[in-house]
Amino acid sequence: MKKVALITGITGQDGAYLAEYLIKKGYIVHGIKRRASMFNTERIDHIYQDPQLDNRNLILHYGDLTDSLNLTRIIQEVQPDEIYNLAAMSHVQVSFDTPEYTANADGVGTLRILEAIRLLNLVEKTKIYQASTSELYGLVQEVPQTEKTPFYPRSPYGIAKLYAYWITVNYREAYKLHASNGILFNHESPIRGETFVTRKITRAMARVALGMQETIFLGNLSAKRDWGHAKDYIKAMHLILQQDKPDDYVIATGITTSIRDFVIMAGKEIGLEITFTGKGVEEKGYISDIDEMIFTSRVGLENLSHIKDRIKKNNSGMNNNFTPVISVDPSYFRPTEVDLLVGDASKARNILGWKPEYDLKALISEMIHSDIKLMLKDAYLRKGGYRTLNYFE
Ligand code: NDP
Ligand code: GDR
Repeated sequence: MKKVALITGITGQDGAYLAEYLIKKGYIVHGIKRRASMFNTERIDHIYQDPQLDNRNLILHYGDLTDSLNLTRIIQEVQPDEIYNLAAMSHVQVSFDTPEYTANADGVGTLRILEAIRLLNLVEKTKIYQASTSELYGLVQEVPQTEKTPFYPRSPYGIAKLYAYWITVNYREAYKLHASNGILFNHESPIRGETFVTRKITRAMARVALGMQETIFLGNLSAKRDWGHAKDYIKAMHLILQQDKPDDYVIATGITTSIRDFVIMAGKEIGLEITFTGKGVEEKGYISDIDEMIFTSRVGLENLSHIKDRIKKNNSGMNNNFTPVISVDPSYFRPTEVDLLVGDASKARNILGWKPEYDLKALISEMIHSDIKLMLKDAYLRKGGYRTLNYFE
């Protein structure tokens, strides 16, 4: 008998990687996707199967974490062995603008799933993974953070996820559900949402290299994050549900890096040296040098001259009169910031046997090369006269 998994948030970064991973392991994967006015399945199109096919191993259901009746019906129909609750309004800054919705989807949404398992008498059968987060630590009380570090969330998102964390623990203790939290630190990939800082940087840096954009506007450059690759982290999710006992685990690399250093590393990956100058909102980054061999092999010879011109201008600029590649826009500052996150994943290493394969350099390399390809495709289409797909032209 094939195992059956249900993934909420299957159209997101982690959902897509996890679905692919579980299908390769022989699972039948069901996913919940939201109805949208346009296609929103780009990340899973490569594994999509038409409903007319027999013996599908990927089946999608319309649904929403804010709709208990819908969730309960889907869980009853699917009778899953494993549920991965990955759906969430996952953007920390946006949660300050949509706090009530975030509480409903990210907090109460988890309760709806747990309660459905209980009401449907699936407690013995169905294991559940809850996508908890390092945002629970917020204003960190200890460095590095472990499963025992007290929580101090700093955003409506973090606080909604705090409820979800504890309700998962409570259902485990009260009803003996196999319910576990993965406390995952930031994890990224070439399919990371475009408004999270890493992808925003790699995407924009690719555009800068190709001469399609001059400046990238960012918020707090000094915040530090422990970044891993989503491909490594979804493996931990699966391992957590294969344990005899449910439990909570920190999943992290143990290395923390500032946004500023991420920018420098992303530049280096394509042969650009980025230097920062100034402080606070006046801080700027500029391209100060180029490794022509690296740039030519990774971006292309045809783009070399515009970068060299830019460097020449920057270096001859009087009074720092250069075109910045990085500039600070305070509108990206958060009302309450999480300054530093770094996790200690010893428990996961010892009990699950989990350790990441990617380091930050390899992650950045994969992201920026994928974004260069994407932007080259865009540039090619523009050159051919296909500027945008405009239905009104
Ligand atoms: P994404 O933002 O890429 O994906 C979120 C998914 O949730 C999407 O499929 C989205 O659908 C779906 N979704 C959002 N709201 C609802 C709703 N009300 N009902 C049903 N589905 C909904 O997130 P990630 O893949 O990066 O993260 C997965 C989970 O892990 C999230 O819960 C996130 O909070 C958590 N997490 C992520 C970390 C990270 O660094 N990536 C770290 C720690 C935790 P749609 O495509 O339609 O928008
Ligand atoms: P985070 O990720 O808030 O950690 O949440 P994000 O990439 O949005 O921010 C990381 C840090 O970068 C700073 N920053 C910027 N952030 C964004 N988005 N855009 C900018 O222009 C910018 N400039 C600086 C932020 O202030 C912050 O300090 C992610 C999400 O995936 C959550 O769902 C998940 O729970 C946590 O990671 C762990």
